[in-house]
Amino acid sequence: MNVLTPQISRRLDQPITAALRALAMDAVETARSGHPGAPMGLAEVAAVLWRRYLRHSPANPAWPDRDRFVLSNGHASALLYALLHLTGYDLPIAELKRFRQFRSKTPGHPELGVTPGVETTTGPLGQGFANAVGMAIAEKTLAAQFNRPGHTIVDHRTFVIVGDGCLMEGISHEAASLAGRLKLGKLVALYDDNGISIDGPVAEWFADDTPKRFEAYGWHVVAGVDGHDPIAIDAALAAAVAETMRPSLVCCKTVIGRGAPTKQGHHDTHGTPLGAEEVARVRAAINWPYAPFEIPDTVAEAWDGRRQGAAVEAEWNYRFERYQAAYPELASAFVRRVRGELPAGFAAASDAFVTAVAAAAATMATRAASQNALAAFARELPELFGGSADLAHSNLTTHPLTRPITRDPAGNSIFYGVREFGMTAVANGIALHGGLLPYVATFLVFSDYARNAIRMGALMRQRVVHILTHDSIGLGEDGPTHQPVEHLESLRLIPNLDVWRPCDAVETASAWRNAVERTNGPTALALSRQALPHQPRTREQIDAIRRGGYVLVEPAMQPAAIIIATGSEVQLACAAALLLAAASVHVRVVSMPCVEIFDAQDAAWRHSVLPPHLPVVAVEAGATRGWWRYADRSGAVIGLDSFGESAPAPALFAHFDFTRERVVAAVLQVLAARSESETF
Ligand SMILES: Cc1ncc(C[n+]2csc(CCOP(=O)(O)OP(=O)(O)O)c2C)c(N)n1
Ligand SMILES: [Mg+2]
Repeated sequence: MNVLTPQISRRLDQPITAALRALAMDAVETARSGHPGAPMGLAEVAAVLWRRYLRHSPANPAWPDRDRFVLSNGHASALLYALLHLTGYDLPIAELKRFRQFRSKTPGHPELGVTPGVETTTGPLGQGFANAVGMAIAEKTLAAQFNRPGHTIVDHRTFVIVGDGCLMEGISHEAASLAGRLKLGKLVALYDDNGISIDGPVAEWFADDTPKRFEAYGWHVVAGVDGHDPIAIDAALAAAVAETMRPSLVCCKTVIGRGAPTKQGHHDTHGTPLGAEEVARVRAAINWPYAPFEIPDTVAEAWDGRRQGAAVEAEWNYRFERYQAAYPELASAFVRRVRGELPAGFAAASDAFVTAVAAAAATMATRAASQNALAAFARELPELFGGSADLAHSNLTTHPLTRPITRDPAGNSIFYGVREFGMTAVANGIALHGGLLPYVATFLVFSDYARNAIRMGALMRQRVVHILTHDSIGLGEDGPTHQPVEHLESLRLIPNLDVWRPCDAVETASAWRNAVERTNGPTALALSRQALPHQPRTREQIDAIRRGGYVLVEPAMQPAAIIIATGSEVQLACAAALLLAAASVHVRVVSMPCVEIFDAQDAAWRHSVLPPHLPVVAVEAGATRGWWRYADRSGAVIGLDSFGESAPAPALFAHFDFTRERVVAAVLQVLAARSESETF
């Protein structure tokens, strides 16, 4: 506990909390934009948590054993910036003065990688909470994997503040239910129960009995805490951290905008600056006579957590040195995994695997090829950690080394249950924590359920592998509810997400390798339910898969046109090329398993694969829109822009005319149109 902590006082004008209120209020006022209500209402809760419970090292935000803190109600960012500044992170007061301004370190909502000490990007309500659950899962699993008797090197808590909005969101149910089942005893959530959200008092639309709700999930609940009484908050937090078998929820009754004499308790304080008059009234009410952004030395000293942080970190370093001496291999694995590095032998092992898959030349579903890749990589990567949203036997996410953490705490897999959004945000939290490489799985069509978490992972540049099987009408009988149509294109719209749709086992193995080696973002693997034929390739072609798009079949003569295809439609393209060759029409087949990676290649590669003068016909059993970029006005796109139907896959491919004859006709039509326009 913080030895510098003065006696806890119940007074509103306690300078420790007044400093938080004033900084948050003044930052919002200066920006003329932002959310003063939640930061002011949470001042006591945050002060007690950060000064008495949070074990962190402001000088080293990357210290692996720090407690994690997540502000799930990200609109209260001014509170987090005030906390980071006051406790001694590298966030000078000048940055608080630039709150919400272009390229400041104090963006509108907390953003990972922008502000030292921000553990996750929050703003989409509820997801920070699920991230925190992921962090706590990572901590618990890593503790079981690495700690040894007398040597505890993973031992920290995860604290998360949630608001009414977070708890109204469905994802809070998914994440809380999972956290309760997993008995995440080191997870502590604090609920900012202020009875207000943007539209007004929540009683009219949110009247859950939240304590009972969380008790039903198996949480330890401390209910009815006066969130403006530091002594009550302290007692509640003491009870929360003493509970180690269940996650804890501390329900703090607060007043939004507390300290603003005429505005507190009103929903106007949620997202509107208080205005000069009210700000002056607050200064009087909280006994804060200082200029905006001025912090008196005594208050600054009382808040400064650097010395204590350095001490807890040094103590951990000492423990880690002893661990290193006793378990040198485990210690170096820990360091490697926390850094997110792959083992030295991984490149060679994955090369050998891809080569072996090519030699096997097997016809199989790409979901099955993915399972093989997972099994092979899991042998090399103990950090691989994942599971499916109750579709493990369809997504094929288990492998011989699979050990669920519910049966072995040091395991490497998890039953996520039917919780796609929660699962994906949890996986982001696991990736953010570090030390594990998460993968998640569901049907491609249900990526919509997970979508905003996929997006947040891409925004945060987190390495998460999304296994999305049953990737087209090729799934067959389950019908249009289960047949993705727009999903590939829609996922491709998310910046910094690599979307792979491999055409056979070799491309699948390569895609997995890319996903694992990628350090700056997530990867989606769209995989077939149905078997796909092996495509023969030279060594150069195998290597070229990693460029996202490459020439799979080159005709004997100069090509007159190009067919681009992905996944299950590559076989169609190859069959069409054969038919055309028989008619002396020479076409090149380009396999484009990952559009994003192909687009990122240099112009020389892109032009060598797709020479600009050749017309293009693109084939994919999904929305056509994106392919026009390659097909251009002179080409054609064969796809699917309507919903599917319920029938066996072969009947559907025939009905929607995914046939080699149609591809042949499209090529001939494109060539005819071109020669006509050349005659003019
Ligand atoms: C997923 C999502 N939906 C909507 C919003 C917009 N929004 C931001 S804050 C908020 C109300 C949140 O209420 P509460 O958590 O009680 O915050 P308070 O007003 O108490 O600060 C809404 C709807 C959002 N940020 N994220
Ligand atoms: Mg609220």
